[in-house]
Amino acid sequence: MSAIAEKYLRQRLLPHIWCPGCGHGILLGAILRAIEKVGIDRDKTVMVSGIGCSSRATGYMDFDTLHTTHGRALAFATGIKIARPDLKVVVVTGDGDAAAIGGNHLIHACRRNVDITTVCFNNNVYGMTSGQHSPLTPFGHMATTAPYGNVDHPFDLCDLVAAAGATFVARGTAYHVTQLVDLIALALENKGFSFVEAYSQCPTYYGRRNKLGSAVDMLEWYKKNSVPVKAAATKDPQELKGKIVTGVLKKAPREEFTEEYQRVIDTAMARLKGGRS
Ligand SMILES: Cc1ncc(C[n+]2csc(CCOP(=O)(O)OP(=O)(O)O)c2C)c(N)n1
Ligand code: SF4
Repeated sequence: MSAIAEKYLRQRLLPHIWCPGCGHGILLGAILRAIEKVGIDRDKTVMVSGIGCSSRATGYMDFDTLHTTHGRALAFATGIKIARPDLKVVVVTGDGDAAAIGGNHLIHACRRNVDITTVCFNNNVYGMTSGQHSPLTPFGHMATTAPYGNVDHPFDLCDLVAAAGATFVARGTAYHVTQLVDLIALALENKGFSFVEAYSQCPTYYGRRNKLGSAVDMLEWYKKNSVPVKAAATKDPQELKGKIVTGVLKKAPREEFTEEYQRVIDTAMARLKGGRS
């Protein structure tokens, strides 16, 4: 076992529940390496997740953790951050958890620019409940709920959160682990709402149904079909269709929610002390 795993995992809960070849363990490792890189105090960090294979990640992490209800991780995380702005709050979520049932929480957390780092494990399906299509399943792809091909068009989740007001947005994959560690580290350092979309292979329910081969084949696909953001800027949209644009997609700091909220509290308290209601 690696030193990072030994240091940060709850050994008593291992072995984990993920299928052989699942990308979620790679992403969990990337989060832990990013935390180590940034040097965050474990006792001042809270990990929050919703429900799903992805959201199991926080259970294995030896931090203060909160496993919440499906889609609601950001609502709980916002509450924690408002009550204790001194804490680092990290949310682990899935594409279904974040973009479907939790979609409204996501856009408003972005709009408010709450100081939360969110890592969305995007395996393109609902893995835990056996592969229903999610808002990130590509058009035409198979799912248990789309046996003749998905007729919905997926969100570009990074575009969505950037437009909603997230101040740091990045995308990586389980293949590009070193880059992913760096992206999560940058997200952790941003004061405000940071979002990292991380592609994760689900060979069991997405790969098998779409004949994408083994977990290794799926990782190879990420390798061949990813385009760094700088290279993407020189290509036209048609060339980028079906590709994964990776790297930092947005960095635009602005007022952070809990600091503004504290300002309101301070103003109200000063008025009270001054005898005005
Ligand atoms: C309110 C509610 N609705 C539905 C479910 C069932 N459910 C559990 S996990 C899940 C899908 C999770 O998918 P995703 O967020 O993409 O994560 P993955 O399992 O693919 O990692 C669903 C629909 C639930 N637990 N609670
Ligand atoms: S169902 Fe998919 S996402 Fe869930 S553990 Fe298995 S491979 Fe991973």
